[in-house]
Amino acid sequence: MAYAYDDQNIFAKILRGEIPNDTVLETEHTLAFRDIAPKAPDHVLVIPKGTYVTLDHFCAEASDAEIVDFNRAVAQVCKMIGAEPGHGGEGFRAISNAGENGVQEVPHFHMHILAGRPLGPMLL
Ligand code: DGP
Repeated sequence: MAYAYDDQNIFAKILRGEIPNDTVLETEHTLAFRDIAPKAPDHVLVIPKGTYVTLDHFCAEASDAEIVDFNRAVAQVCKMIGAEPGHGGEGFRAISNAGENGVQEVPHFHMHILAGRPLGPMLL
């Protein structure tokens, strides 16, 4: 079944400028902004501007330019918040929840970047 994108989701509204956000980075194809309910001192959501529902949808259907832009934005955000382990930062966790079992709340693909404290083991 093809992915159906709901253009009334919160991140679609943020992308249209209908809801304010605390932008960290904006590029041609990508927006990064702070999570409204942060789970760590730094909790940034990185989203493509294109209408993709989940990570697999994005990876399957986005253009090469969108995919490269997104991944470079993730790297840039890690740099901006000082979390890059290879450059003296103390590291981060990147998570993308997808679908029902992934407990995805907002149906617009997003990557959570969490940093700024020890995050503990992944609890599954
Ligand atoms: P997920 O469960 O992976 O779909 O996480 C969605 C995240 O989006 C959750 O951590 C809270 C965040 N969020 C929900 N509504 C808003 C909003 O209006 N603004 C911002 N900045 N974040 C939001």
